[in-house]
Amino acid sequence: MLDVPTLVEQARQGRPRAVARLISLVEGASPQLREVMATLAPFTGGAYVVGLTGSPGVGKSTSTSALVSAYRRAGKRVGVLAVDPSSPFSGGALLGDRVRMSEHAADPGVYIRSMATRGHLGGLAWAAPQAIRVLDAAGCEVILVETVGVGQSEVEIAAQADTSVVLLAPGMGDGIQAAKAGILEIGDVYVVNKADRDGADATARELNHMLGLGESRAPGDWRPPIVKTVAARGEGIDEVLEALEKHHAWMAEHGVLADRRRRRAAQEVEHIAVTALRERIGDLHGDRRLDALAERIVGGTLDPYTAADELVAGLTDGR
Ligand SMILES: Nc1nc2c(ncn2[C@@H]2O[C@H](COP(=O)(O)OP(=O)(O)O)[C@@H](O)[C@H]2O)c(=O)[nH]1
Ligand SMILES: [Mg+2]
Repeated sequence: MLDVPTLVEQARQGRPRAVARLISLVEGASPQLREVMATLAPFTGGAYVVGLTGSPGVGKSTSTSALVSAYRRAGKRVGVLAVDPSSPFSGGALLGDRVRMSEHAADPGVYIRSMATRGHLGGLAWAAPQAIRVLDAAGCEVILVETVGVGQSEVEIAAQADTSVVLLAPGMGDGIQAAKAGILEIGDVYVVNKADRDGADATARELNHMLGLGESRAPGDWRPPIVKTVAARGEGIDEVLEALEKHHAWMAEHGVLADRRRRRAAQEVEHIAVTALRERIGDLHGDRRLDALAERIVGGTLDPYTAADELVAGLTDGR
């Protein structure tokens, strides 16, 4: 067994190996996670979490790497979490990303980690916030979360961030794809990357139209900016950073930051509770209690809703 308090203390000093061990515990759904999270709790809440989503190849890793450089120039400690909902392993699928991030490998002010979820019950919605908490406690002031893959899981990860950046690129049929994946509803900042290619202006216009950004908003509302970038050359990255800082300040000023974090914490608790409950119910197969309830339903003396209530009450009473 690992000595959790020592490991957490080392992680707080920013020792990369301790941070890596802790994230591995999250990834592997270790039974020691309870102790880890309880020990970390007082040291969390300081990090600003930015999620980057968008179709594969749009330039998320390149933009992330450029943002890391920009934040480093501003003197901030940065954590990067690349989450792959589709892969059972961390590492392999992210090789290209590793190469793109390699310029930061020797910088002690940057912690980069890719993470898969190994298909455990809680899934990503469960794992990502815990890994973010590890980086937060390790002193990362900004945490960039890149989600690999598309679809619902991406939206799920975006929901873990304080600010969501949605990336598009010209000529990828992205507008339609994005709408399908529902990511047009989650962007706080939109980036049209690969602006060195034809069609970037058209993509930005289409996006502007789809988002209804031309419509008037209530004063004080956040109007998601659309920033054009050439991430591969670092162009427009300072503007992205500026947009992030503006959004951060706007959220803090309007109580949105605290709101989002509370809502996220509530969802996380709900997720853990439901997962625990589902595991316990799963353990009941062949159990006498469940059989007895089923018998009564078949016999017409009990309805399934009342039976479910009895089952849940029985489980949570610890009977
Ligand atoms: N032309 C062009 N290519 C880019 C730009 N940004 C990234 N790329 C390239 O697009 C490819 C995919 O980038 P990557 O960051 O891995 O995308 P991800 O899958 O969204 O993480 C790589 O070959 C990058 O070099 C850009 O601004 N312009
Ligand atoms: Mg990538």
